[in-house]
Amino acid sequence: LWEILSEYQPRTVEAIQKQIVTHIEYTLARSRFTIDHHSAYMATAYSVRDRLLEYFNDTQQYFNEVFPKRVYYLSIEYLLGRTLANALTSLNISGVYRESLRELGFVLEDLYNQEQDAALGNGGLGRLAACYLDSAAALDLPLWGYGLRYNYGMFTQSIIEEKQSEFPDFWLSRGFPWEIERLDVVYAVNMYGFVRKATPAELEDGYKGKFVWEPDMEVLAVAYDLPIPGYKTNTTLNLRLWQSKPSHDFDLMSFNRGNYTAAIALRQECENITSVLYPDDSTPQGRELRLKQQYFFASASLQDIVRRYRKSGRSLLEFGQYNAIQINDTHPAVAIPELMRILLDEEGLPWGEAWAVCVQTFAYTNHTVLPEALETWPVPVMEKLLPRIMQIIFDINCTFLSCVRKRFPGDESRVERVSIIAEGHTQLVRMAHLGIVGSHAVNAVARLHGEIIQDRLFRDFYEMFPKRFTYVTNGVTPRRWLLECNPYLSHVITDTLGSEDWTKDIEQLCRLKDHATSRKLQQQWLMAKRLAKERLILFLKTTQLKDDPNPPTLDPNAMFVVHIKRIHEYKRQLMNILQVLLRYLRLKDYAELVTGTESIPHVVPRVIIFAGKAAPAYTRAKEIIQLIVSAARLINNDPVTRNSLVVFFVADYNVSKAEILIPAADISEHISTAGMEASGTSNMKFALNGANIIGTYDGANIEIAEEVGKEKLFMFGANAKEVEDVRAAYARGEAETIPTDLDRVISFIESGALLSKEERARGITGAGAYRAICDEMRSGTDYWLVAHDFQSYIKAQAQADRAFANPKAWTENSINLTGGMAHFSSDRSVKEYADRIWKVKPCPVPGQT
Ligand code: 26V
Repeated sequence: LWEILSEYQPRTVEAIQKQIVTHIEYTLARSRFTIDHHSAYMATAYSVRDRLLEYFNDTQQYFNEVFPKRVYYLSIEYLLGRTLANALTSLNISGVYRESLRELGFVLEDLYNQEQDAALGNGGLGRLAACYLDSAAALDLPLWGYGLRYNYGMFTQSIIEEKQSEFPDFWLSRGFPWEIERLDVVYAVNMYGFVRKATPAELEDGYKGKFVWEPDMEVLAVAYDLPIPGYKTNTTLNLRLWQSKPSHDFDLMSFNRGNYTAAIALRQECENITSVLYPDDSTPQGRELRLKQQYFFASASLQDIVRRYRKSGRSLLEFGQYNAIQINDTHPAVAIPELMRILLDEEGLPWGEAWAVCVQTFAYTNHTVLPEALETWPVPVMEKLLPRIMQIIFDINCTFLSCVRKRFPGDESRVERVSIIAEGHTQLVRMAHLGIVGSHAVNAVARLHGEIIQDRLFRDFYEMFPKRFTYVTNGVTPRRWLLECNPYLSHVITDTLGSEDWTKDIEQLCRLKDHATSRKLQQQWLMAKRLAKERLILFLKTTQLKDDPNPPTLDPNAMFVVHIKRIHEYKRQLMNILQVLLRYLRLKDYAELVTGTESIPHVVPRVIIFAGKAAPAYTRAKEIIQLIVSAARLINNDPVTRNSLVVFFVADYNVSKAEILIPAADISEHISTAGMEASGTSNMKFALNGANIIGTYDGANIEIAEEVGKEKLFMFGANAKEVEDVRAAYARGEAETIPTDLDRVISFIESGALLSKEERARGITGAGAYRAICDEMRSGTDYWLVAHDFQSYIKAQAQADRAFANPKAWTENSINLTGGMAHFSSDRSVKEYADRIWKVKPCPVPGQT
């Protein structure tokens, strides 16, 4: 049998071609004579999947034999992007596949572009989860990810009449070849109904718990497994995504019997649970469907984990010695009372022992300090949907608060502050408090963020459990974010270091610094950057500029400045576009002095690129997008400046667009109001690709600056402490006067300069859609300190202009940035979690790689 299987693992070009063609005929039922690009992609993907599955099966079997302590990463989001290139790289077979496809008449890179992104996440948090899976696999850790299989991922963004419009992302429409549907791995999840005491008869009958949850609704969770290949190792991990579906038993329940229409409607309600990813990462609106998603996810995952453990025959009292569960933000925190429910009601453990197991098992990562993003659920909503879970949360809180009272007698205001339940007109469940109380470790995602949660956000908890708190600075996978997305620079690095070992042993990158002054390396480095820019220019010409009758010329020698991330006030895309408008006005001034020339001399030409999505209900963020788009229209159409300044808003930002944009950047913007960005991860991706950073003293920027030397970056603005002081002054009524440069830009907008033809035709004058933005800038107290930081930002931009004018020094610096990024590999982050929080060791699968 094994021989048959090894036959099925083709190594030669011919054998691979045979397998691809077989999939065309027998999996896709297509004629081999009419293969289009998409079916060629699908057949190739199936053939790669076949190979992944063998590693996958071996890995899972090996884990079951060895039974190491395992980790489960619970995340409601995974921003995976595309899979084909990643799988080929991991298996180290891109070359032989490229060759096989070439002979079949296809270019491998063209097939990559056939794949839709899997965008099951909003932004940083979801992409981090994807990077961590990649690293855990590369490090041979016995880890599984759990998530949800949304039918609609992150919405598609279009710019219509200069505004964002959202469209559904039905990412499965052309099939998703990478998953394994497990119709036999199914769990029932209860909802609604009521809780009653178990009767003596039931207890005699073998019921273990004291309480019985009589649900009104039962939803099934079906598993879909996604193999996660480890780079150059046998380990292939699993990402298990749950999809909801109605249960048949439920149709036959008494209240449905005979009511066909009602029964169908209820089935629909079940399917809805995993239908759509919530697209707002700033303001959780206590929607019941979102809570359903969270509990459905937590319950299915916990049932699966407990069942796997029980199969080993070990005692549940040792559960925490064999299982670590990481909660990615509070979204899966309801897993804590769910494990309690299983241990109490289904397994019959006493409260104290069940609680000890929970705390030993769980660890919680906080990803945001924005008060409006901290999740709470109204008690009445939770009581109705999850009566038994609500009861358990009250019991957890009761036990916890009695500890607090014992330690701080008479300090009732402290009790109120730390309570899991916020009192008020409607009581609220504070999910972060539940996460802290129910975990043995609570971590921030960068050092400054760690200080902020200890000193401010969770100060009372830190006083009670100082050892619980820690931070693990985020990281990104160097495979996707350098090796795959930037083949040009990767070649240069491998060539310089003499081997490809840096892709797995990231510390090797440091050796680049020894060569930073080499002329040869500098030239190769510049050439690689140029190629990446050419690739981006081609992308822009075939997308954005396709129908533009008068497109701006894009010069690869220009400085490419990239600002890509979710649109939020705290990320201050507004400050950037205002700075761009100032630059434009100054160019016009200058052009008046030197009239008659085609381009303006002594000016570093810039191509400035923005991209990012705004939550559909976040009005201000949408206004900022509109401001960027209308400013770009004005600037790109001005014949005086268009050779010196070009501005784009790239629509529908996603992982695969990031893979084109990041390698092409000379500079990237990470300019959040200090203290607000927990870490940021694209800052690491850019620097890894040799792009410089214009940034504030926020999140991981601080640690990046420390690692490479802060004089190598363009750091500016108020630090976190100063931001607090400035806000305090504002609160005392001490408004600031608007800086002259900013005043000029705002007056320009207020003059109606950005109004579109249509708006003018409709008689709109003045600031138009930007009225509120202009007023806020003039207030002298804007919460995000755009006005306060404006002057120092302009200075940092000018420094960047001067530095870019010296290509030799610039390139040397760029090499040193890449060489300084070893610390920001997600391999390092995941190792820290494994050693310090999960206490798990690698479990490498034996065999030939
Ligand atoms: C909140 C909500 C609220 C309800 C609806 C859906 C939803 C989705 C996500 C969130 C929380 C977003 C938190 C987040 O993404 N934080 C980012 O995490 C990155 C990884 O740690 C970090 O680099 C960024 O600085 C941080 O903003």
